[in-house]
Amino acid sequence: MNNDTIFALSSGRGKAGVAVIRISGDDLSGMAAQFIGRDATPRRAYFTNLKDASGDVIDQCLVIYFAAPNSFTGTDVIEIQCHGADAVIQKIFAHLSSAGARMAMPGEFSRRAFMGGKMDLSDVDGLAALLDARTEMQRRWALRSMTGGDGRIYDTWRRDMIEISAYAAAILDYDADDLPADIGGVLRARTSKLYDEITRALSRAAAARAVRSGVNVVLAGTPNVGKSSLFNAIIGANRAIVSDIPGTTRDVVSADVDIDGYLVHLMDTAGLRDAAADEIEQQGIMRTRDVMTDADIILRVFDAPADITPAQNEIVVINKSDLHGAAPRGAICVSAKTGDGIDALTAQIARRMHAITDGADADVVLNARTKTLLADAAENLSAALTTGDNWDIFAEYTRRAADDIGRILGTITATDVMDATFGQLCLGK
Ligand SMILES: Nc1nc2c(ncn2[C@@H]2O[C@H](COP(=O)(O)OP(=O)(O)OP(=O)(O)O)[C@@H](O)[C@H]2O)c(=O)[nH]1
Ligand SMILES: [Mg+2]
Repeated sequence: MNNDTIFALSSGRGKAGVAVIRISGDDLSGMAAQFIGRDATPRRAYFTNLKDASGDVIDQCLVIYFAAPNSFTGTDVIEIQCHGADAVIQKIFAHLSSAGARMAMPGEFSRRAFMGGKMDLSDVDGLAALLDARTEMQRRWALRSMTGGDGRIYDTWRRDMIEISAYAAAILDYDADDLPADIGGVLRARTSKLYDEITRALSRAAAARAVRSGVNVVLAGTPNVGKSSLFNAIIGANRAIVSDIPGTTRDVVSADVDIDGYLVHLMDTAGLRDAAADEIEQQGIMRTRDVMTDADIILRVFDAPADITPAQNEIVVINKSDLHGAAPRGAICVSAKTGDGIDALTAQIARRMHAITDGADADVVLNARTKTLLADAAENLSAALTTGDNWDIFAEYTRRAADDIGRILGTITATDVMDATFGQLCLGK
């Protein structure tokens, strides 16, 4: 063990009732005793006047001592709960520095937790996602990943691959009589099953992205149909300018809304028409086309019943229902003016998002890092399946696939992977 003593603010910055400062190091029992004025029993909360070196009281604090290995990082940890004022925090930091501790780097606590075997890299990914979570779905997915749900799936895959690779290597070394019957066929079947599971998880990457980063929903249609009015009605605030002059909206106006636990980036756009009034409107229309390309869902807005067949990612919305009769089948009839049908529209958006993310719960939650490594693993498995009776090459490819999964977990690590993983965390985590 060689962990120097580090500290960081684990709670958020800014005025608050309570701030949490965490300290991690190899033996902090002496420091804890000094803080509370007697020997600290681990995991007990002590209410104390925290004093600086000259004996002046810095603040009234709650101090908890965690003895290794029973802490977040696996090292000794002291948690100080002080009043959440900048002056208090700065004074405690200065006191800790003069006692020989240093400020932690971003993600350094989690790096220690990883080194101490408390977390694998997929847990760290989950923690980073949890800290970013803004909606219920994001919270659920991130928590599952952080508490090891994904780690267990990866680990099972990896063990399977290692075993398959070992058996394949054995085919060369042992007589056929000493090996289970049709071992080659069994290994190929197991490899192909793994390949299917992994490609299925990869095909859900878009769903994972939809939950993690949010879904792009774009309001599009000709000028004056009421896109900006609908935008305001859905977000429940008067954000976009509404007027009866066609071509009012020029820029893309966007807002984040929580629809049924999903994060939605809702975008209002310039109305689409061939004869734009001026160059500014023309630029606006180009922007509309750009965001439509990236849209997960397009709300095609009309202001009178229109008989059109929507594309797969489109929902037909007939606005101004207060002015006309029934909408055609399959379209959603709303009035931005009276609020009529807005709930039905958000319910329809929620249904689409359920469809986009459906079944993804059963899989690992992918991010950019894990997705690349998983794709590498799938490629190696697929290569293994084309090696015919070349069992040494088969063994090599399946071993490489196991290594790819090992990199996801951090069992096999490269410094750059570690830096990228812990770098996504903020100070004090
Ligand atoms: N009667 C009625 N009028 C509406 C409704 N929704 C919008 N309007 C009116 O329609 C006109 C155009 O509304 P906007 O929301 O600015 O339309 P837009 O599609 O954003 O128009 P551009 O930005 O020019 O493309 C305004 O006068 C609105 O008050 C509705 O549900 N019923
Ligand atoms: Mg508008």
